[in-house]
Amino acid sequence: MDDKLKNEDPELLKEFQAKIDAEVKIEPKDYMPEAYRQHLIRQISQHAHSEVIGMQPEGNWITRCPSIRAKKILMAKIQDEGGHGLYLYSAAETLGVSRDQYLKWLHEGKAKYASVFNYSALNWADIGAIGWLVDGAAIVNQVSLQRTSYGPYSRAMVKICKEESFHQRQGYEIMVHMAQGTPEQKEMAQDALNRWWYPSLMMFGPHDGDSPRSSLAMQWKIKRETNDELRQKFIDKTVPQAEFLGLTVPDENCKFNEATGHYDWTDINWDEFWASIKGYGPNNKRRMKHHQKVHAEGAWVREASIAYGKKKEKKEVA
Ligand code: FAQ
Repeated sequence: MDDKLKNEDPELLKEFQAKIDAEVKIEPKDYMPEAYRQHLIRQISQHAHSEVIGMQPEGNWITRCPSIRAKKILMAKIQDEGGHGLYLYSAAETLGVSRDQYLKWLHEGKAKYASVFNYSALNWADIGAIGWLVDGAAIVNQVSLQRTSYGPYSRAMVKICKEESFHQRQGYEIMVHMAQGTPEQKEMAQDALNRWWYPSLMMFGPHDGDSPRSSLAMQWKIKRETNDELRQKFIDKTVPQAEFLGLTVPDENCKFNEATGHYDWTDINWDEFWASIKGYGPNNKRRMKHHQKVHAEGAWVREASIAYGKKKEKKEVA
């Protein structure tokens, strides 16, 4: 038996696994092994942090959109990401940890967020690449998570996926315009693809053999497909989209393999990945500083909302 389960009641564990195997969702008040709860606390809150930190590279471009139409779409998309963070924090709170605590862990560097958001959005083509590739990778992962075993997480994913597919199209539309534009615009689109390709592949996490969290998460159907399975799905889906744009993924080994039915590809630079998730990526410090600053500036909103709630409660009692 896994060491993390040694304090669990074997009978309850058996019933729990039977429920999971029968595809019955686990709800907040149901019995769950502590390791299941801890995995969800970490994964859902880190997912929420990713959505919110992910607003930063795109938010930087709101004032520099090339048209009012593009600006309206980008604002709506970024707002959606904030909303996704909120659904996910709510889902994570059902596990008995407050949102304040989750944010405290983030600010103390104890909680992670997706490494991809440590890269910079240097120009408008990057906004296209983020929507196409980063949201595209997020969808592949999140479609799978719609079937996760924890009810509140699964339900949040259903709503989020509907919005993410609009985000992916928003990005792809920008890439189509750039790739079919002037030679300089096409070059910008290729350059953005070159810089965002590998960070997007990193979103699926380490190889299965190096993923310590995967084994129990797969057994308990928190994760429905492994990191490598999802990454390959994304590659197989995205390379033809690049070809349609007349762009080339920055990997000379990325070719369709008739024997496997999948695209081959050159492995990720894992040193870069681990450095980024340990806080040494190109923008880690900047992203966190910005989040802390904005969170502190927003304190009055939270205080006002609590004060209003108390006032309303008093009136209702009176
Ligand atoms: N970045 O054993 P595993 C979005 C960590 S939302 C940073 O494989 P697990 C929307 C991992 O946490 C994108 N850290 O772990 C948007 C673990 O750390 P710990 C976010 C990573 O949990 C778009 C350690 O490495 N999506 O993009 C990463 O079984 C555009 C070992 O890894 C989600 O969060 C990484 N890429 O699998 C917004 C999806 N990969 O705490 C704005 C939900 C791994 O043990 C603009 N999460 N780590 O020290 C998941 O599916 C999983 O948590 C994985 C990792 C697949 C990310």
